[in-house]
Amino acid sequence: MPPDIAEPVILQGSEDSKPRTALIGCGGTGCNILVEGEVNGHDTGIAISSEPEIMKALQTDKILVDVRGIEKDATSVKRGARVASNETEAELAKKLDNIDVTFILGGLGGYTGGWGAVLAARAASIEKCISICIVSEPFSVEGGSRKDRAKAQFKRLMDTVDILLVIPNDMILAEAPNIPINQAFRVMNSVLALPANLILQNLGKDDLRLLKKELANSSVFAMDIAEWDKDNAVFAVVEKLKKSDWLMLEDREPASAILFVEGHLLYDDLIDLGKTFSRETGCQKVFIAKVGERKYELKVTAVIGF
Ligand SMILES: Nc1nc2c(ncn2[C@@H]2O[C@H](COP(=O)(O)OP(=O)(O)OP(=O)(O)O)[C@@H](O)[C@H]2O)c(=O)[nH]1
Ligand SMILES: [Mg+2]
Repeated sequence: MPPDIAEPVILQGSEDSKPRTALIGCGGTGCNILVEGEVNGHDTGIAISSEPEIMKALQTDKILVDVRGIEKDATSVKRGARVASNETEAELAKKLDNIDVTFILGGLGGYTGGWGAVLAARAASIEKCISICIVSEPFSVEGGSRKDRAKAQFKRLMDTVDILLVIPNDMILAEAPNIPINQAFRVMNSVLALPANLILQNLGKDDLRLLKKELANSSVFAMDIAEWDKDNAVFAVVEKLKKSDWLMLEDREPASAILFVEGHLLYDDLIDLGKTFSRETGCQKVFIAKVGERKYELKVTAVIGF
């Protein structure tokens, strides 16, 4: 029997209802993203770091923390506690007053990045902001203890944030195996910034409220991009997403999908794209945001929930 095909939802955009947004950059990765100005369109920027040197280069709000202290704070919070359990959480929560959506960016596996993200997520939940956390997973070659710490941080984030998007650093090495490490970090910074920029520039408050509600069953998200510049672009792009090593849709059925679409597609074509994706992957909740006209015939950035 063919799978049920879900009716896709076209997101409305931010014309009437722009949310108030904060970007919290955590640790080396998160602060570098802030320094490089990779993300645009947020109202407030906040940096969490243990390195005074990095903080000097930043024009945003800053919270200087102690490396060991932040781990202790992040791991000693009781699940579900509704008030701030430590100074950093309280300070962050104060800065998130009046914010609708908080983006939390960093690299898992270290201290200030991963644990800072956990405290930022807690502060967002105390303030009842929608939280969107975009983090990298360490390179496989970085080894065991980083991987274990990344896992522990991931678990805490999964319990706390609304949308947790994890992007493996290995993705960059798979695309460009000989890239020097500093360049790989830079590329990763813009990969991590991409979904934040797409959401900031293309979704409104109502869209985000809808996504928070509808995506509540997805515990983790993955991302990949597919492009096609010849005929049958809709089908070709869906096929590419289906075969993506980073989405692994051949081994697991996605619960939800946000497809950010750049291309010359009219309303009916967008619906066709959503239905094709649903039919081919079994995904029962598909949201579509049109983010630009035709640079390529069709380019889709897919954020997929499991
Ligand atoms: N994209 C990106 N990744 C980085 C950068 N620096 C380190 N990483 C990666 O992110 C992980 C966490 O490192 P940081 O972002 O520096 O986080 P941190 O909490 O400050 O960690 P430590 O420096 O180890 O204390 C590392 O294991 C690397 O895989 C960076 O500037 N950009
Ligand atoms: Mg670092």
